[in-house]
Amino acid sequence: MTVIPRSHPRYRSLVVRAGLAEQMQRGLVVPEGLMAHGRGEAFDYLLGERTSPSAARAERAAAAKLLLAKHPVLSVNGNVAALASREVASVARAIPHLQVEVNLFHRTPRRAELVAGELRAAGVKTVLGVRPTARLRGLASDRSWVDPRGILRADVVLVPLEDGDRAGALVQAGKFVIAVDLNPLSRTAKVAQLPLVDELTRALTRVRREALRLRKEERRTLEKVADAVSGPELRREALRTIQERLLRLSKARA
Ligand code: PTJ
Repeated sequence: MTVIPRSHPRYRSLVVRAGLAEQMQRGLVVPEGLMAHGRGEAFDYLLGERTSPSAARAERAAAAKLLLAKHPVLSVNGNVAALASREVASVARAIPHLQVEVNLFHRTPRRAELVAGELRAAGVKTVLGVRPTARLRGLASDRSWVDPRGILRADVVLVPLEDGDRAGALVQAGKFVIAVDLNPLSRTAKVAQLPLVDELTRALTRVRREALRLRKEERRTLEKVADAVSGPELRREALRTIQERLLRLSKARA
């Protein structure tokens, strides 16, 4: 394996890439997942590789929404398992009624087992969706396979790195969709009621922190926090963050 010098200015990014490439060889991540990651990285560059104030508000609202939900589910694909299994386990500990479900676009029984294994190793106690028996309506891909105990009956679904079709099918099925997607122009970010335009590990870490802060609050307070943001406004603010940053950089001397 290539040795990545700690002194490299992009050390963290290179380590993450190497990890994904290794997980692709194991079969946890699909080749398309590497392309999806590259697209995410490009948007993260534009956003300044940090959580914007509007994303922070969205993440607080997401924590409130998940605490308020009757049957909240966090959906996990290959990229999410490879990048953030530990963060998924931490969110599930902070919100004890949150269920974790495997959901794959490129589904094979082996990949479903690999994702579940990664999540269990990170500390997720119960993993749904390994052998799903129900299907979401209006979706032709294998992403329609869901667990009747999980996504099928969920009222709120947190879907990181999702494709727009499934996010749309979930909304059509009456669910409240919280997406994590660095691309504010993606169809997923557009159809989700609550788009978190932030990098996955940063977003999940904040959702967990906010859930721990909010979990003793009354229902009315949680409802206020959850209702304080709107999807279209969050996407506009993400675009403004990019616009202002590019404008600033275009005026800088070096
Ligand atoms: O494991 P599978 O079979 O379910 O397949 C998973 C992939 C990721 C291949 C599949 O969901 C896919 O093709 O996704 P898309 O349609 O490329 O969408 C992924 C979105 O996530 C893109 O808009 C990226 O900008 C965004 N993204 C990628 N990496 C990150 C991210 N957003 C937040 N954090 C990231 N680390």
